[in-house]
Amino acid sequence: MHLLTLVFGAILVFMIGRTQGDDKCEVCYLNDCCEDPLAAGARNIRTSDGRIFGAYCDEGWTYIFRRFNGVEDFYRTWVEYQHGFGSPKWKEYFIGLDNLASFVKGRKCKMRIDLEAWPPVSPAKRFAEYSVFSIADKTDKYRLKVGGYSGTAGDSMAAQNGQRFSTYDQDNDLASGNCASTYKGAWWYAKCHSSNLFGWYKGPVCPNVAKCVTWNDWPTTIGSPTNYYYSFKKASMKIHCC
Ligand SMILES: [Ca+2]
Repeated sequence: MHLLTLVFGAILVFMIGRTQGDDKCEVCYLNDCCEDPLAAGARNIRTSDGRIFGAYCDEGWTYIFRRFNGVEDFYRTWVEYQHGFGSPKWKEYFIGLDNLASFVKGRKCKMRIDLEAWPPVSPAKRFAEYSVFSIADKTDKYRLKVGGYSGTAGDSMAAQNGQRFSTYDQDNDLASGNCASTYKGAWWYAKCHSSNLFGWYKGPVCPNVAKCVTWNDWPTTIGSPTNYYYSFKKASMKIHCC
């Protein structure tokens, strides 16, 4: 009986400790999700230059965006992309370009894109990982630096390396037209793209060439007639800077 009381007491103390720990982290900030690699879900981030925002964390990775059901509209303005949108807690979201630029500033980060195709594509899940990833701040229109590909999904970011970010209301691409409005997205467009992960969420058939959640370098042909006519079921981008 005495032993039971002791055991029960120990469990209670452990649970209270956990609850207090969880409460504490409702109001505390991480500099990076990798500070708490066991945490999964939305966390408060505060960067070294004082920006505060929410981000989705999983296994130490900080998510830049998540798309998995098409509920969130990604065809948005420059200002919306600067600030971010959606909800890191429950929903699809984008972290915000100003937050991202602050987060990666002066740090060495790797970046990983995870893609999931619709059934019956098998394997449905593939990834692209980059040992080099950074973006500039707004003065250089969030110019992308990406390289050092490894993975299984093919490299559809190479064509976007070195490009500035564009939205339908701010054209910073290399094409004579506006890639963001032509391809119904927002991205580091060149002239225009091999990937368009902020394009239309349709699936799996993209009704118009390259306007959907596109990743053209998927190693098998899953779109008809080409992968520019395929739209992925799930896509995410995450970074690890520790
Ligand atoms: Ca243009």
